[in-house]
Amino acid sequence: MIRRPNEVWQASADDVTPKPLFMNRRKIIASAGALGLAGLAGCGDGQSAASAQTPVGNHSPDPQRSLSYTASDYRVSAPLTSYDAVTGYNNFYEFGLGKGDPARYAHRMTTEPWSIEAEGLTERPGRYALQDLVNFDALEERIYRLRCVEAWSMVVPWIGIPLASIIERLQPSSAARYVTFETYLNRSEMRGVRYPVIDWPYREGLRLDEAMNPLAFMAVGLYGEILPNQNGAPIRLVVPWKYGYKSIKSVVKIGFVAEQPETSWNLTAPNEYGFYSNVNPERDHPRWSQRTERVIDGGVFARRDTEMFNGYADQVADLYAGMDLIENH
Ligand SMILES: Nc1nc2c(c(=O)[nH]1)N[C@H]1C(S)=C(S)[C@@H](COP(=O)(O)O)O[C@H]1N2
Ligand SMILES: [Mo]
Repeated sequence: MIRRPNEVWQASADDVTPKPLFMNRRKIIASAGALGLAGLAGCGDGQSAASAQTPVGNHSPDPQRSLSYTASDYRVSAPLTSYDAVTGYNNFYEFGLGKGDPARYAHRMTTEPWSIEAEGLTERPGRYALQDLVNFDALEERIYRLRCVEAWSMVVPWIGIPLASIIERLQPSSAARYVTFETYLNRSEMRGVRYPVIDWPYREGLRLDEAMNPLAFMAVGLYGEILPNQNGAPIRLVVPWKYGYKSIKSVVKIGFVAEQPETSWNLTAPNEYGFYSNVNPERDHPRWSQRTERVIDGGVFARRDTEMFNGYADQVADLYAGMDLIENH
């Protein structure tokens, strides 16, 4: 049985569910029931494949874009954020700084064919076709909350594979202690990169033991379908106990290094964004509090208390034993 996130089965007392979302949640439970998912009642068997036509939340997957996947026990209890908000309210600065810019402009990005280059301290360096790194017959759905550093959050039904499965394929050598990621960069397709808000390409990194944690995930889809470009097609990282910006989109490079790597937000504003970027209500952003978050789609007044490690303390606190998490933010 898979260890579950601690928040999975208990709704937080702060989660006031507006009526339309409650209706939406009933629909999710109804469709999950139709699939015979034991997961909602207790321990999921992970065997039930979702059918392409089954509505996910408020969205019916487009048959042309639908994926097959199994349900998993990784799911938060809160209602899903609507498909329109998940795919229409985005941060993907390569396409502009406005929340609507990625939905408007990311269709210009070429995502096929796609390859990922493995570099650095790996036994298997080289260029891999997406299909060679991701087993599309072994996809699973995970409902994780994305907590943006801007103090808002959404709940997204991601589809993908554990990051650990990719790292195991690439066999980091014994000297490797960190994994690095880089986003695709194409000046003619990405209108936002003419602005030097970030030293492009967008870069991220994790300590190798963080990356191997079972929660760390590489998504190729959401809401039953392949990822829309604005959400980081065709493959993006999802690290649910860290702020959203660690979840780098449209990954073209994965590397292994011995020393703590540079990351885009840390380079841009070192006093605001550290390497770790763990969700932490105790450590305010220098310009605003991180104690609470606005629930996207939850209505004007919907806020919830931000949880340590975004609710995954049981799964990840050990990674930081003995570390000062205010200093190492
Ligand atoms: N390449 C790239 N990845 C990125 C970003 C970005 O600007 N460029 N924004 C990050 C931020 S700040 C957040 S909150 C999430 C948003 O993911 P979503 O749009 O799928 O919700 O993507 C992250 N990944
Ligand atoms: Mo973010």
